[in-house]
Amino acid sequence: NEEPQGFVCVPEIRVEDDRTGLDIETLKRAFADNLFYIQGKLGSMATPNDYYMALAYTVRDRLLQRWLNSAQTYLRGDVKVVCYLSAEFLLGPHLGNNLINLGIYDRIEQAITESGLDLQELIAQEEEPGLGNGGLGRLAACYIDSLASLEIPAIGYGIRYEFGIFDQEIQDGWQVEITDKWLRYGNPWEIARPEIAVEVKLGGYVDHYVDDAGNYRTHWIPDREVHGVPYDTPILGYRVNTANTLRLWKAEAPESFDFQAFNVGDYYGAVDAKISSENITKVLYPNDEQVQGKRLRLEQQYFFVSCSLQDMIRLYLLENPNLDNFHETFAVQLNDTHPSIGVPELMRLLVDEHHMAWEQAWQITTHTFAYTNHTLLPEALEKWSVQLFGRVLPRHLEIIYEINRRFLDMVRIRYPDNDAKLASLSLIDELGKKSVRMAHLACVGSYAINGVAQLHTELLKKDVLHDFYALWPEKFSNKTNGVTPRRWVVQNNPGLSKLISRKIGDRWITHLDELRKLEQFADDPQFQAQWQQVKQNCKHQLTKQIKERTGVVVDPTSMFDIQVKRIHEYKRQHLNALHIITLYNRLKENPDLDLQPRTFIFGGKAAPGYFMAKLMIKLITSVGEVVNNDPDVRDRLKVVFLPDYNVTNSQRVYPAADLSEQISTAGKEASGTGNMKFSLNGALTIGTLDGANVEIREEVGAENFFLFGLTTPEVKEQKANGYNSWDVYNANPGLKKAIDMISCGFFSHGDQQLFKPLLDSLLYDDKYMLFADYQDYIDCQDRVGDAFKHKDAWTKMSILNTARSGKFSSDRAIREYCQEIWQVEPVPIELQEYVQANA
Ligand code: GP0
Repeated sequence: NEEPQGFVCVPEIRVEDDRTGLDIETLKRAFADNLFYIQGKLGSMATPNDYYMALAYTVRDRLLQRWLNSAQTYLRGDVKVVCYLSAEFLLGPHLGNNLINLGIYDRIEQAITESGLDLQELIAQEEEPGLGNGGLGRLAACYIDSLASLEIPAIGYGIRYEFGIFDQEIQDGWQVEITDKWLRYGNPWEIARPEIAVEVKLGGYVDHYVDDAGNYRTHWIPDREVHGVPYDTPILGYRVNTANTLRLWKAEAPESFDFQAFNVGDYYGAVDAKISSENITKVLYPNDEQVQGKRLRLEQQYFFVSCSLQDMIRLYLLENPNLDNFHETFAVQLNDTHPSIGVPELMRLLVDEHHMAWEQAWQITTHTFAYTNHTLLPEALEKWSVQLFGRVLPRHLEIIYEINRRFLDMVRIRYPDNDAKLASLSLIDELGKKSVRMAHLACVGSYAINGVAQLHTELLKKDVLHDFYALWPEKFSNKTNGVTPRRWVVQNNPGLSKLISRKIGDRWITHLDELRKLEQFADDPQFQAQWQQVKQNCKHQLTKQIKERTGVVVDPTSMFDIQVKRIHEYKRQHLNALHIITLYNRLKENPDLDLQPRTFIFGGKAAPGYFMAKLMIKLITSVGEVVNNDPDVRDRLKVVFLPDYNVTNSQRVYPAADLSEQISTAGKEASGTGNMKFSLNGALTIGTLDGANVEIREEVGAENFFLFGLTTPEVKEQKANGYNSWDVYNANPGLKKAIDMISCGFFSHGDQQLFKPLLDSLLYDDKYMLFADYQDYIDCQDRVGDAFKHKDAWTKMSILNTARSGKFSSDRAIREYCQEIWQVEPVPIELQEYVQANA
């Protein structure tokens, strides 16, 4: 038997190697090589996508050594690894970002240009992995960038949805959803690892018995098993050698299914089983902040969490004899409650599969998990009916009951004879249809609980999680969100980045607080002129895109007033629409009015089943149709709904904004992260005292922020005092006129029924207090309009917004998580001399 012995698996990498070299000639040669040998194309036959793929592989080759060295290093026994569990990672395209983080953007640009091609066009070929809905998924993406950039050992664990968030088209003013086929042309950034696939059980029943040695044992007999196959993507840090792993799980049918135990000889049955297994990771649920309670969604959550925990255990047992100190090697962060099934799953793995005693397993579990809450909206808090839960995860339901029994025993000691306390803290909601409260499960199973902005954390402690705060105040802390300056400034706003770096050097890219050094130039006329020039260029580019994508011609010197985010009643895009109508009416009454020209830009997706949100889109496009085509307006107002708002499209938007709309009802938006991207790119905010707006205003200064609206306590108070939107409507002529116009069909070709559901909800309920905030909003917008007329004063405010937004770097947020929650340290990654020398 001639087995090859001692195969050397580490390739000898030389400076001039085509797969590592970073000089222009090598890059060009590698690009041509990949076009030929991977895409199988000669230049004459190649499509833009072929060129993109050839370039992507050229870049990926240059990540591999960093990636493998990082992975090797993390296996060392003394390294603590952060595992970020998230049902969503809204990454955005990789290519541009990797070029920046590798530090070869300019060289690649030159190499591609010398090859007779256009780098921008190749970058535009990439289909973004839209594996998330909005803020929560994008936060996960910013955090894995920061973890790598800070050289923190980390793994992102999630789901490889075959179809990510739908693409949005606007037809006749309505949203139409198109399936997102992001994998259509292949994904050059991922590597499948079928050799470390894991098995996940579902359904069935549980058997309890006593084994021969007299031990009490549990056997879960599932009625289905699926295979979890990991697909790994390298996440490279900025100008460091750390390349962490994003490990996304795909569900497949297990081999054993085909003709064995479950389906003996039943070929069609086996095929059905295969299809139903693969359904689990087929599609992302496109709901943001509203839960649907679908069985498949629970299966998705359990599937990826079980795969991930089994993977951690496998890695851990490579280096350790048992699981006793598991929690010292892994810090597992739960991004919202979506992965909170991890608490009973880790218990099951430790107790049932590794035969650990319950008490020890509980110690380990509650020293492993930490939980981030992202919302106060009751409709977004996950609950699973006990009945459904028991059908999908019978063993986990038992474990949850046992966790609850022990937990409530403790509560009884703390609050004797207090049934109300027991009911309000219990993991099981006993009212109506019995259900499992996932936030309670996460709180009980975690050693740390955090909100995502100061105000949000305070409200968690005061309201939503008040009883848990009373029990365990030491578990609670705030971690204000942040965004990565690599994607949200360097990549999306190269003009601004270069201007900043010319003035203060480029350390701000990793130490965003250094932007403060720009303060000293805020009054400098020459710097102001350069600043305005950059903003103007960005507005020109967006103007071009608006023309191409919507056909609307806008004036790039008008004020760009932008609201981009998921469409939701609490985010109040319709309040913005009421302002537009109000300005329109003023112009109609007085066509010679000296009105600051504005372009209102909206973007965002509505959940496909959220009727009111879809109607809000129709309202915006309908108002746009009237305003944009009315000659009396003389182009002083334009309304644009940018279709298919996603990471790629958003990167053109933030740099071009003059005004950022952050107008949610106070107490409803947990944090917001778009608000940070705008301010960082020099837009001024018009906003309520909600989420991180509070902190943005604190940082940039009240004089550089347009504040309006009720505060959280005032909202509460007005509601308690019988707030009646009908009265407000009757007492405010401007508001009445705007509403009446919508109602009488002015924006809907005479159709008086179209917007009725939306108007009724405002007139007879107004849950989100639009009418209460209307006048203050209009007055504040008037101040904005006046301020914009004074170019230099505005520019100064813009510069100060950027200069004082350093706090909102995800690097700052991640440093806080590392020090205050995870107890992890950076681990620099070594790279052999010869590769480094070449960089
Ligand atoms: C919160 F609960 N968020 C949820 C959810 O289901 N989806 C989601 O995107 C968002 C919040 O709305 C946020 O305020 C927050 O900043 C973000 O999570 C990240 O913490 C919107 O930006």
